[in-house]
Order: sequence, then structure tokens, then C-alpha cells
Amino acid sequence: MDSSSNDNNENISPSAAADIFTPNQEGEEAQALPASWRGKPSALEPVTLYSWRVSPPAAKVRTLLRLFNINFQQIDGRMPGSKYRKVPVLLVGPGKFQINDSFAIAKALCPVLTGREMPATECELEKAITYKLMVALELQVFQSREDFLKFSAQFSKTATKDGFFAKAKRCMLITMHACVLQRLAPNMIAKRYPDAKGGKESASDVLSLLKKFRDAAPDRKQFLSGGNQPGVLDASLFGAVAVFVECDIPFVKEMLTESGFYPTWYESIKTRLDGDVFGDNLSSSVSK
Ligand SMILES: N[C@@H](CCC(=O)N[C@@H](CS)C(=O)NCC(=O)O)C(=O)O
Repeated sequence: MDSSSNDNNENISPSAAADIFTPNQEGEEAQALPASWRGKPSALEPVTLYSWRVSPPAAKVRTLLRLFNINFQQIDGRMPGSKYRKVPVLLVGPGKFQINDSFAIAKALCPVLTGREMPATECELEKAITYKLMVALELQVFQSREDFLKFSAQFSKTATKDGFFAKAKRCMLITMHACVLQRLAPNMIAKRYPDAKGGKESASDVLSLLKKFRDAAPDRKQFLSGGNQPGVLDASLFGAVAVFVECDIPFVKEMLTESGFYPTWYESIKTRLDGDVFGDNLSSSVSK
């Protein structure tokens, strides 16, 4: 995919944006956002996030936007009319550039949020979090009925305020979906993401890489990207694991504790999100 910059396109209309900005596929990088947005997070607004409450990749993007104080509207569900049928999908800027996939979103937003391109090492770690760690954790959770039930219980809640009947219908659909999912999903996931095979082992490989990266520079002891403020990798790691931690899946907490990301690092990010990991209290959430 062409990653050349869309200079001077910051004020174009959504229909013109569709002509010059082709939404990426999963695993592909997005086209670069206008170079004049670099270091200017407010240039991203208005921002719309299509997400599901307990989707780990959606949690990655939601955490990124919140840690960098970006105002955004959160819509529960897939983006209507989009060829890309997964969440998260992010629309940014007056031109409504559409970016798909949490890796592509983190990479494309990095220069705008931090003023610098994502360095190659961080890019590799971001990929490992997205296509290996997050998927490996899901795969492992599917293998234990107890863990899976805890995880799927969270699906019955939405980030938006549904009425009683909408809640009951959602609950029923999700229970049926969960039964089918636990049988079919592990093979499907393992085929689609070969790097995530082996569940626990793959997840702990990624956590070791992140630990090494953090420990290689003294100022990364607190936050992965260095300095006092959490960076893009902090948001991504937190989002990837938070859903599992909050669903109280024991092996995830154990792994994070072993690699030194729990409880201090985890809790410090959670505090920055006012303890609201799922974004339930965001005023801008909309049900489809
Ligand atoms: N690599 C993608 C994964 C996205 C993904 O698999 N999202 C799931 C929810 S967790 C989804 O939308 N699944 C719907 C489907 O596969 O139809 C990312 O990091 O954004």
C-alpha cells in the first residue's frame, strides 16, 4: 500500500477523501495521514471509533485515544457500509479518513500524537502485540471453559444504555454465539494467525520482548516509550491485556506479574483511565 503523505488534504470533504485515501486491510499499513498533522493531535478531530466493548483490539484503540486526550465518538458495532467487516475501525479528520486494524491505527496515529514516526523496533513490538499476543490470549481463553465463561459474561454488557428487551435479546444471542464460538473459534484463529499458535507460550514470548525493550533504557522502567507519559506501546499493551485482566482470567494476571507489568504498570494506566477500562462512562457512546 502506498504510504505517501496526503499533504494539504486536511480539509477535504468525506467524498473526496474516499477518492484519495483507500482504507487498508487487516495486516496492511494505512496510507500516511497529512504531514501537516504531525504533532497536532487536535487535527484528528472529529474522530469516530467503531468498536465492541470487550474486543481487545478495540480496547487498544480506545485506550490510545483516551491516553492522548482525543475527543471521540464511540459507536458500538461494525461500520455500516464498510467493506472491512471487523472492529475497530477509526474515522479521523474532517475528511473522515478510514483506518482499519488496531496495528495500522497505532502506526498511522503515532506521528500525529507524538510528533515522530513509530521507530522500527516499536513497530515490530506493536505488530507482535496485535497479531501474536492478543490472539494468543484469546486462543488460550477458548481452551478453558471456566475462563471462557468469565470472558463471555462480559459480552452481555454494552458500553451504551440499552433497554430491558434489547439487553435480554443481546444476552440470548451472545450465549448462543458463545457456545458455537468455543467449538469453532480455536481452529479458525490458529489457522488465520499462525504466530499465535501455542497460546500461553506465544503470549509469554511477546511479554519477554516487551520486558527486554522496557529494561533496555532506564527511563522505560515506568513507561515503555520512555519519559513520564505513557506512549503508544503502553496503550497497545494495556488494551491487549485489559479485557482479560478485568474479566479476572488468572493466567493472564500471572503472566503479567512474572514479566513485571502487573500490578504497578497496569494500575497506573488504569488510574489514568479513571478506572473505566471498558469506556462505559464515556459520554460519547452510541448504540447502533
Ligand atoms: N487485527 C485486527 C483484529 C480485529 C478483529 O479480529 N476484530 C474482531 C473482534 S475482537 C472482529 O471484528 N471480528 C468480527 C469478524 O471476524 O467478523 C485488529 O487488531 O484490529
